[in-house]
Amino acid sequence: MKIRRFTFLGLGLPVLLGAIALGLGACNSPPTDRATSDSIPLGVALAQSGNAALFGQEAVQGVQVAERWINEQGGIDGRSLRLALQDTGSDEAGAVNAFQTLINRDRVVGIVGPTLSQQAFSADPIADQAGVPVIAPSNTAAGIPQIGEFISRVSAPVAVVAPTALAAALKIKPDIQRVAVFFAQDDAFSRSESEIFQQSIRDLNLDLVTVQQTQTSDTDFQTQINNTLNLNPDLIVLSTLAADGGNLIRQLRELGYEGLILGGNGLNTMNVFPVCRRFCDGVLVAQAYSPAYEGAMNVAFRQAFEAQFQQTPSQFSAQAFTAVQVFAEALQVLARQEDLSALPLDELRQKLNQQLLMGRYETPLGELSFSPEGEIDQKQFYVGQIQMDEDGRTGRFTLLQSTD
Ligand code: 1QQ
Repeated sequence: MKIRRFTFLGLGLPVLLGAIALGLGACNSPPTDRATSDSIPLGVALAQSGNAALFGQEAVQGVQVAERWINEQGGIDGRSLRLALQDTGSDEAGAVNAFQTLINRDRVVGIVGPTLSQQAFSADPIADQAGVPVIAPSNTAAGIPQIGEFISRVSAPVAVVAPTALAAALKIKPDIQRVAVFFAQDDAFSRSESEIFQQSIRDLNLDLVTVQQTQTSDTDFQTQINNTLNLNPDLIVLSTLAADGGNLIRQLRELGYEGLILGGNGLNTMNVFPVCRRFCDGVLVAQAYSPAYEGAMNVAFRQAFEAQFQQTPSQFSAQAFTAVQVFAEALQVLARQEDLSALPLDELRQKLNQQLLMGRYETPLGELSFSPEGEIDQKQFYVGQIQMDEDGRTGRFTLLQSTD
């Protein structure tokens, strides 16, 4: 597992390498029970390797833009916000390790992460027990904020987002009657999202003709697809992660399915395009973010993101930016009340958790706040449709519907 620290303070490579060689992580101050006086360390635990890196890489871009943006605005009462990044990999053990390192070695004030709900159910209890606030940037399964009082999220739960997409599919094709569902049974998010989809299908009096189970590591879906196509569905709904979902879509089309496909949050990344290529064209995806949202904070975020990465931000980038923004704004409020460097770290973590839950934030996702439990209250949701370019590798989500 690699440790990367990206400050924008212009550290030279030799310093960086020297610090890594000493096992300290770059420019890490020696452990103290106070936040260091010139910067405040915020942990970021995201998947940079393994199958969830397709999401995690977009999220890291979001936190990088946030760190720069916040420090350009003056940081936290004159001190800079310094992100400590740990690669969680894509499994539970990696997330647990990353959390432990950030909590005990880097002595962060809070953590943005992990990438998958599947990881969160293992890693979050560790932060909760240590009294370290966690904001999940992309955990959408039911039950995440309920893990503990220190756990909240800026990623709207599947229960809120998924039904919107089903309604959009029916609007496009009102005669849909026979619906098939696929889900990755070894992933907490995929199971949770599929339950919601299946309930919504029944609530709409549609026929749920089959429920097929897959694994996130699967690359061949021929058996499940053949079973499904024999039943003549007019809509197929997928709850998977990105690589498995992308391959599944490609094989559905290769095996002759021509009807509508609706994907869940696992297909919300542009990194899925090179996997499913032109076969992704037309797939519907429910989204908790739209780059087209005209709120001032989103306009600023979009500009900063495009300047830094020459591409349009997608949902995982916007959510990760938002998680850092919430931490930073809560810290700014606390810093106006007292000298944060004089607070013992455990007290600062506790106060930060209380403060962030109380706030109201103007973010790229729109205005948001939290329930006392840490569940996000978000107003706007969207349905995007994948539109692939001629090259069959790049594409975009075009906005089909918004709740604005
Ligand atoms: C979760 C998700 C994934 C699809 C995105 C990272 O929503 O694991 O909760």
